[in-house]
Amino acid sequence: MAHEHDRTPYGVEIDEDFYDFAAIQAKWQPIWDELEPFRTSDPDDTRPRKYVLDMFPYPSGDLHMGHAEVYALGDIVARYWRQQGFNVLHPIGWDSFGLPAENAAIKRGIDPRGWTYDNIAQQKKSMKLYAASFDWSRELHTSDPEYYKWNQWLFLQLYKKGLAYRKDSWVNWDPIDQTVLANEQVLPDGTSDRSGAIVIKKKLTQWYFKITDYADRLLDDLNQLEGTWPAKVLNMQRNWIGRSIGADVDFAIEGREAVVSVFTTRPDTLFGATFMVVAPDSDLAAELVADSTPEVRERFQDYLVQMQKSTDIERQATDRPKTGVFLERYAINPVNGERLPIWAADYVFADYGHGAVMAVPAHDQRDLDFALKFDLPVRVVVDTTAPLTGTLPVITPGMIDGTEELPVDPAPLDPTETGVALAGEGRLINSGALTGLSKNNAIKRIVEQLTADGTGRSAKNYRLRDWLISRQRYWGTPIPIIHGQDGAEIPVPEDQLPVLLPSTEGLDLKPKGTSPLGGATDWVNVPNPIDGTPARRDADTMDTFVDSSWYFLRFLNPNDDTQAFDPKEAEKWAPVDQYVGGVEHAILHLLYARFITKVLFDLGYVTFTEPFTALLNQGMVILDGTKMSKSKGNLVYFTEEIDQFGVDAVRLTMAFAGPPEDDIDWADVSPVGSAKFLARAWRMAKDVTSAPDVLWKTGDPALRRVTHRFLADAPGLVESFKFNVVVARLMELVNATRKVIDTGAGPADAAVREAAEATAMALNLFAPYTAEDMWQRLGYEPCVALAQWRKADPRLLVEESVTAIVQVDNKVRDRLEVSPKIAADDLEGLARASASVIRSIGDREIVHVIVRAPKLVSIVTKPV
Ligand code: ANZ
Repeated sequence: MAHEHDRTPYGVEIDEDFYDFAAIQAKWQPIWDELEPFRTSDPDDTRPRKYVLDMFPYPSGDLHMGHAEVYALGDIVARYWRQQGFNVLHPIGWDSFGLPAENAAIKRGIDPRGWTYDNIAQQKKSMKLYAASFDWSRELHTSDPEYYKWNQWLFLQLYKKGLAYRKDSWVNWDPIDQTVLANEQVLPDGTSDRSGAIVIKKKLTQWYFKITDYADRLLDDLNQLEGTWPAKVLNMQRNWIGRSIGADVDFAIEGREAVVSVFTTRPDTLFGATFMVVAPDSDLAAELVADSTPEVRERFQDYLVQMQKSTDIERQATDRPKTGVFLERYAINPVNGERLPIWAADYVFADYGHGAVMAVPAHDQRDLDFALKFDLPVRVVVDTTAPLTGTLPVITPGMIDGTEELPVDPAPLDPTETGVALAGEGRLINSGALTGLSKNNAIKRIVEQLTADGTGRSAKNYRLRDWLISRQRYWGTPIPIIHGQDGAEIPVPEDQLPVLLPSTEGLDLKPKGTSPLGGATDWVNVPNPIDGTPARRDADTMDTFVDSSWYFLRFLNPNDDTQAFDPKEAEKWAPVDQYVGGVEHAILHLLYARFITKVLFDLGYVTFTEPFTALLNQGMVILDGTKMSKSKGNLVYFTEEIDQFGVDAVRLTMAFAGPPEDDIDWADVSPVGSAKFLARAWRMAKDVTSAPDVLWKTGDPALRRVTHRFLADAPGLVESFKFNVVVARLMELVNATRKVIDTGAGPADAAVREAAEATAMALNLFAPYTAEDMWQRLGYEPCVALAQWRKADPRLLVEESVTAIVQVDNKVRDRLEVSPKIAADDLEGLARASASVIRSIGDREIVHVIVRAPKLVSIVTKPV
């Protein structure tokens, strides 16, 4: 279904003149190709630098409307800084490894390379047509060995630092794509963000990057980005890292030598713990149950099998009836020696904290639901009805051992009756020496006490997990590790990089749970680099987020085959000054790039710790209020729009639609209107009859003021991403110019040329073909993109006159044009200017004259 719109025929015809956008596009493309105006290479350039980066595309087909938006917006920023006198780096490449290519290859029985590089060729052609001002000499493809060699190098640097490691663990498994997924790739509904399959858990040996070592820095450094990154993205990152502050408490276990630690954010509730819960899939549960009775073991096994069918999201759901198995083992509460039964239940997760919790049903809803279901005791230890202000007990070091009991009234609500746990602030009760303390003081005191006793300590926990980077798929970067017969991991020596992907010849790419690379016998079997004994290459490939975690550095010298990037160039250009891309990358890509940047900083390769100084997220292009999708059949096709309205009209429409972060409903915008406006601007340039050397001091004063106001305001508007306002102001300028051409001093007026030149310069940001053609019509050489933005003449920014109203007896009698200075601070002058009105009053007597600067003179009279 095509959307319904007013379509104009090919080209937009205006008067005798024909704004033939297709011809203009065809005319300028080869000229730009030849001039390469956006190549950034002069090493001696002393201008200040700006690195403007648009998120690079995955080559899944031709460009779509989402690309049209992001590359239009990024290009405004890049072109803007060039006009402001900056040496701008604006590169582009392709994020060209990944599953869609591999799946397409399997479906058609072809090599993913062909599919990928054909798509790249198609997208590149469209991108060039779209006139994004990229430095094409720096183009890169992450699937080229020249690029992925450096992924391998990066992997080895992390490996050497202990930041890349392999472990057995429960992983997210996509049963359709037959590959593991990072936590970040599992959607909130428990499905894969790639295939849509319901993600299940599987125990596998996988490679990880230890991003958790950087959790604090990843969180704290977000403060550096406050104000230049969208607040929403900062929040999403903070929540994803999810730091919790609390304590670890050690519980002795009957019949077990070692203690079990639990992480709690509420150590103040320790006296209210009535049982312990362990994650069923934890090693601890397996161990505890091994020493229990056969019946318990059997019940537990059944439960475990059952549990593995549910997703993490289901396990976290609060409205789900609680389930669990009593392990018939007991823990001892370190503060009061109480025996706590140990249960296994799926609401506790193996990979958070220590995989075990002290259950405090009175104050934790999950624990309460569980206690009510299995009839376990509930003991209130924080009175949430007690006032917190007023006389708080004085805390003295001896207090914990004391028995200071405060009378508490009224009685706290009973969670067993209400079914609601008491989670709020309050005062401790039934808690030995803690009794009477406020919650926060109690937390402080108990942690001190546990620390002194050696049974606990303050602790932090993160939601963030290590980054699972291995994939059992073909189309990615091979992991540069060789496995010896003895199980040793041997890093591939750096001088042997890249480890090239084997050819697909004879390989079965169909997903089967192990990497297809394992089937490339000649490739897999290699001598051990250390002793020459038979060994095997690691057959997994890397998550493609590794590729995009550092690509912004590769653009600095993409053809250097001696290093991943040149630290000296990084010093000059990086970090990226302005990053532009979709909010769908708010967590994954940005977090990984931030992590790798910090690792490179620690290794001494870069001198900054954040990769992207500022971030602009564009909204989505939607249609009739809904997301466009193939299955809904409501796609707007990039090529159709370009054919119909031209590149410039589509780009201008993107800029004019509204604030960049808002969604653009393509049904509500008017590319026709954009094309008409562009035709009008273009024709204006043609109408100018004065020569370029006309002096800038003459011409219609009112038009000059409009032009200079625009020149003065546009930069601030662009820098605050108010592109739509700039376009609106530009439309006003074109209208004002047209008026002077048609009804004023006409096309020879110097002010008309001035306005037309300002229009061409500004249009360079939004509609580069039209702008370039106007620039030529105005008598200049290409490129308008390299022309410097004209500074507004400050004298023309002053309002020339202010209209003051002269009232006589409350009726408006006259209007006076006075200078703003007189109007503002010269009351006498204003009164003098009114003299003629005063004189004309005739036979009436003036009672008084009131001057209300700047705009009103009020005269009150009476009959003589
Ligand atoms: C006792 C307690 C009492 C807790 C209370 C809370 C309230 P966040 O904020 O997300 O960090 N917990 C600890 N490890 C867990 C695991 N592996 N799986 C599921 N839950 C776990 O949550 C920390 C709290 O979540 C911890 O504090 C613990 O329950 C639980 F009134 O300990 B609390």
